[in-house]
Amino acid sequence: MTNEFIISTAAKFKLGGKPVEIIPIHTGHINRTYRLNCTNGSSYIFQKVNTDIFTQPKQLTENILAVTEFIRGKLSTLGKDPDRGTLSLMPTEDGEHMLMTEEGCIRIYKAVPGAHSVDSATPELFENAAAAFGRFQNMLGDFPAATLHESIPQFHDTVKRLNDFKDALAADKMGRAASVKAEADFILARETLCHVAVDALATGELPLRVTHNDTKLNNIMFDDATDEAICVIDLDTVMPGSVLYDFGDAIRFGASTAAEDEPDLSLVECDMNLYEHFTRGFLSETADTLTKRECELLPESAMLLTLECGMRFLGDYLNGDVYFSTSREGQNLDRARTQLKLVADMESKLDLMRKITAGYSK
Ligand code: ADP
Ligand code: GN1
Ligand code: MG
Repeated sequence: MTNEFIISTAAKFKLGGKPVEIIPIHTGHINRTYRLNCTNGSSYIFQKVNTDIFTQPKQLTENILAVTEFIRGKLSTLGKDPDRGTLSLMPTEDGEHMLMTEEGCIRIYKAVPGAHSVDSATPELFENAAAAFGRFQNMLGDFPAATLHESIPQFHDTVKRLNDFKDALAADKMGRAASVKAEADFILARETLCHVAVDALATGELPLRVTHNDTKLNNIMFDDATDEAICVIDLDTVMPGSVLYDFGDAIRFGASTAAEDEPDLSLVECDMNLYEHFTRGFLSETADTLTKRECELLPESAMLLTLECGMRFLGDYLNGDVYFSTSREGQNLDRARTQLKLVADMESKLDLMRKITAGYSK
């Protein structure tokens, strides 16, 4: 996207000013994102939605509007500023909240003022993030789930994800399967784990809730001055799901001692201090509403979501890097390897994770 395109497209939205600075943001793996600093001092987030992945952008926009309006209502009741506590989609001149252009689907959010995202955190910051994800879960506790569109069907259906992985392995489009045999065997040996949440949801042993489903640390904004976690962002995958998805995915990313694409696996493990801080923060907000079974399965959920992400990264590597954005050759393979290393590490620490979790559960 050229700056000219961004400026002319931004002019079709009701913004307070014109962009004077356009800064690309590279933290997400899915959408194309820019920060626009405007003449009137306001900042916006200009995003090209990845419509290969989110194939129904109108429905996606309806979801985000409905969820953010709902959260705004809750924040106002609590006397909190909705513009800092949730996303605000900007309207176009035609009163829509997205615009189809020759470059694809464009939307603009207000930039959350005085806040930033991070890719790794101190234990204290991670605990703040956990509490914010917990509050997010609570605020959506009475959201009418049936009104939500499923933006990516079967997003966390790990049994389906395993089948997709097996298909990618069999197709071997890029001729890469032989070189990742050890990683593939590791995944294929964990079929039982893939069933943990899916089967329990199907029998009703686990309740269906409205969940975020992508609780990566960089999907939360922290106050520049206080480091408080103030706003959960990246609401594209808010759908009915299990609380295990939100807990597990947050641990997967935020409790790792290394970056998601770290090539040196000796640096990668799941830090039990970070695990404990996240668990404490999350359960400080949710322990009263979670069922006993949900709490019991939180440690397994960290393994499950990490395995799921590992097979998604490896599947994408086998498919030719078509889903997750990459900035270098072999990045999806490195990402897959860190996830599998984390799974192995969590397996060896499962008893400790269970003990820690039980200490904060009701
Ligand atoms: P992706 O789906 O590609 O992950 P995100 O919606 O998470 O895209 O946005 C990518 C990054 O852009 C975030 O990690 C955050 O740093 C920044 N960002 C997104 N929305 C906002 C916002 N409303 N205010 C400030 N920063 C934002
Ligand atoms: C993607 O959009 P982003 O970067 O926050 C992905 C998640 C993965 C994550 C791995 C819609 O999240 O499911 O866990 O990458 N989002 C989608 O880092 O597929
Ligand atoms: Mg994101």
